[in-house]
Amino acid sequence: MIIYGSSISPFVRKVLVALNEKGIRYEHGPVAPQAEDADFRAASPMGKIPAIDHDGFRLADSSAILDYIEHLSPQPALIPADARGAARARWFDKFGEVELDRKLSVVFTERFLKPRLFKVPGDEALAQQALDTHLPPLFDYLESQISGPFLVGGAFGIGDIAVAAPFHNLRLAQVEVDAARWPKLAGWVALTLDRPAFVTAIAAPAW
Ligand SMILES: N[C@@H](CCC(=O)N[C@@H](CS)C(=O)NCC(=O)O)C(=O)O
Repeated sequence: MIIYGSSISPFVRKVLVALNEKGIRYEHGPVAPQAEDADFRAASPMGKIPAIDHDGFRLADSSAILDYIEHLSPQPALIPADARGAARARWFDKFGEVELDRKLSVVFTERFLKPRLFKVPGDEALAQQALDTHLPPLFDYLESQISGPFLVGGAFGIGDIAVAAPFHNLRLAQVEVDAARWPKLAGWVALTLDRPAFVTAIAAPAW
């Protein structure tokens, strides 16, 4: 299986972590979003990362790819078998993208991508507004949902992958979750990003 996309993307990271957890071998092509690479564009109609090519089966979107991987290699299960567990896991998968990453990526863009990668100044007011106003309600919600090492049921799964993945980008922006204000969230983020599957995905080439 070929995985297209820079490991700096939380969505690419989700796929790499799932493959690492399941012990599936893959080849990684760390392309940037909208790259002209013809093989990548054949797999990703909108030019977004990640995308995969598995023996000619091409697919984009991290959630769709995680579903594919789960069917391909069901063990260890990353999606609970029961209706409520599966539904909550998908809720957190969506929450990770639509709520969390959408706000968190403002901090990542203004404090990391612009100054470090694009060599232009970031908008510090935007980053601070996200940290002061937009992210705290999401962190409050996550703090209320954490009662053990995993977000859903008794096992690590796609909920943990999708919610933890963007937090590494917060670290790249030199921001840590305030452990005095959100102790459970800070502990869960540290524990999850320390899993070997995350450590390997984070170390994968960005370009
Ligand atoms: N729903 C998609 C989102 C993927 C996505 O937005 N990736 C970003 C990079 S982090 C991208 O490729 N953006 C380029 C664009 O929107 O043109 C997924 O889960 O894979």
